[in-house]
Amino acid sequence: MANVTVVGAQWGDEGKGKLVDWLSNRADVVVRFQGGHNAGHTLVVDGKVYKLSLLPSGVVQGKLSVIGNGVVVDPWALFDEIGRVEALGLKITSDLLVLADNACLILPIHRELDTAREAAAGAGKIGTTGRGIGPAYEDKVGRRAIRVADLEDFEALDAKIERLLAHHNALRKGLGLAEVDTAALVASLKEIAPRLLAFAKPVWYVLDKAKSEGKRILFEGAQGALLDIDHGTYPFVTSSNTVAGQAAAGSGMGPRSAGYVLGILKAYTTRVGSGPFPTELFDEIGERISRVGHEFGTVTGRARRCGWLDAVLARQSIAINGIDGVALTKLDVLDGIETLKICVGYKVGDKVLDYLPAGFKAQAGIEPVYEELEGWSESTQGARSWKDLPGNAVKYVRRIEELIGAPVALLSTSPEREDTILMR
Ligand code: 2SA
Ligand code: MG
Repeated sequence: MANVTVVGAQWGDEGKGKLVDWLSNRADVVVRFQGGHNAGHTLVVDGKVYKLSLLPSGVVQGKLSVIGNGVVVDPWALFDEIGRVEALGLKITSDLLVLADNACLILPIHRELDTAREAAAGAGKIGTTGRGIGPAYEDKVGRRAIRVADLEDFEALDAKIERLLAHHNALRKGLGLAEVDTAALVASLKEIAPRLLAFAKPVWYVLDKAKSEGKRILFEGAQGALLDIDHGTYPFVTSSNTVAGQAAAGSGMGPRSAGYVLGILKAYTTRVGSGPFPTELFDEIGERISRVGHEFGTVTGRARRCGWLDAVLARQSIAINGIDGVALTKLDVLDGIETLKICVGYKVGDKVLDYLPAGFKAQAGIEPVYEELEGWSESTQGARSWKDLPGNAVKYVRRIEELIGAPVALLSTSPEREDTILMR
């Protein structure tokens, strides 16, 4: 089995972009299977910085890049991004990029609803990326979304839009938003249709063919397991399934196609937006991690909340994703911290739990139980072999493996592709 599925094992921003780039060297096809342009994958290749949101990372290496049916697609954002990467010298042709003809679209009305709701929610807001992701998935599940293939049939499109807008106008009224200008929306969709349709194909068919030709497929997850609509810290989650199981459903392949599941785990924890975060730090160590780790959103620039590594959550993530091995990232950010802590249990009332309780109240009341480890003063940045690491860094990694019940297969020691240590 040469396929690999890469997923975030925490709340996103674990450094998936770099690992996906590293692995896409060895793959023939790269597939996105969930989320949309709320993702932000940074790839540093030959000194050039590519910031991808919707495009699969395979475009940088010229590998067949597939946007699967599980993704929600904002056509305007897609072409903006294509324009940005083409300005860096890439050429995005329909031989390189394939878009699922049954993927649902994100329209301007989704973005407007997303931001209006967040503004109205005040302190209770989710902290979304404001890209319209949630509202677009709502329409998908509500069976009123516009899909890529709908743009082939302008005659039927008008009625579909009308049905969709009947729903949206009612919602907008409640939020004080003006009625949608139907004619303008239809006109802009018809205008962009030919460009979008140029990339549209039945993705399951393309992937089935790739499979029969023995091609190696890399599934590129976005966000992380704790943002999963089912398994995450609901309602402070994104609106898609982010776990590895979605690789199959979100692209139209069978469950065995996921192959080796690589979970990306940051050596500490971060999250953006609201919601529970048991190991969050509010002291100078948290500030230091934020500063040294450059913990700001790739796309939105939002500051990330920072905290200690949470082995309880990591272990849970290993289970719900079926993670075979972990790529541990950003270990160097911990260089020079005297004493490190890892969360090994949750005190909730008079009980100590080894998993995250589903109830929001219980989640909010968690008191982390910590184990302390001695830090290291040497720099681990850019280390390219196991023996370059200080003894205490090795101990930290080994202890993580024991606590989470999965091997650390790769260690990433800088954003550069070459600074990756193969552990096994
Ligand atoms: P949404 O917009 O509906 O998906 O937001 C819902 C929650 O999911 C979180 N979320 C993310 N958290 C971290 N990184 C994300 N992606 C980008 C990145 C975005 C960025 O990788 O850098 O530039 O910040 C991402 N996408 C969604 C979000 O914070 C909400 O908690
Ligand atoms: Mg990110």
